Amino acid sequence: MSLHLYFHPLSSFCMKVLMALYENGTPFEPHIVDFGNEESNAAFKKLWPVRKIPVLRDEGKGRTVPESSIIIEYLDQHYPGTARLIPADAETARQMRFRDRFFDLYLNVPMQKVVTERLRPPGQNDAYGVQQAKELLRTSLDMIEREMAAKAWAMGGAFTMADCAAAPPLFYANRVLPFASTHKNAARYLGRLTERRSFARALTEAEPYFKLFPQEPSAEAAR
Ligand SMILES: N[C@@H](CCC(=O)N[C@@H](CS)C(=O)NCC(=O)O)C(=O)O
Repeated sequence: MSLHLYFHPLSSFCMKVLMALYENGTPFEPHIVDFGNEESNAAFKKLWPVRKIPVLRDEGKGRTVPESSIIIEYLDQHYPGTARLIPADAETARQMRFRDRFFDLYLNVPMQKVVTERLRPPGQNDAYGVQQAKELLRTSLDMIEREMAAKAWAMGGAFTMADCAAAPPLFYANRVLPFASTHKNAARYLGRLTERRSFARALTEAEPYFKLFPQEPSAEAAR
């Protein structure tokens, strides 16, 4: 097996790449990175000192590929399948990359901020940072609500990398700031994403780990 994916089933950025792999049925060997385990942590740090998952290792080509969007671009370039997640037309690809950046930076990152805050040791909390993250999440959800008023997928009719970027953070954002009654277009988009086979599979595989998802402390609910 040439392709090895270092990931965790609960991780939103990893789900994004899993979706791309499942969309094309690309074979790969999964390696779960357990940040709570010293050995797993140390081994992964040797592969990618920045210590962020996912990372793709292509043994056949001797390449280590970090960063979710770059991994999907790499798969599209070197292991293309029938689902072309990067549009062939350069201008359409640019627009799609913008949406991918938007979902990563302004939906996924603030969602993670709210969730990972729950793992911080007592006395090390960042209430102001969480408040800012929640404000950004609300702004992004408002924008997605307008954007998805008349579209099936982020780029319209074609399912792309941008939809892989949107699905996991929308799923988790709905847990952090439930939006079914306030953002109906965004909620319908999440519904379509959840029914997409690639995301449904990633969610099913994450299910045994959902008990590890940090729960909302009562003080956070008040903010
Ligand atoms: N820009 C990176 C972000 C990756 C990322 O934030 N991964 C999280 C898990 S979803 C992680 O590795 N967190 C570990 C840590 O920060 O200690 C990408 O697109 O792959």
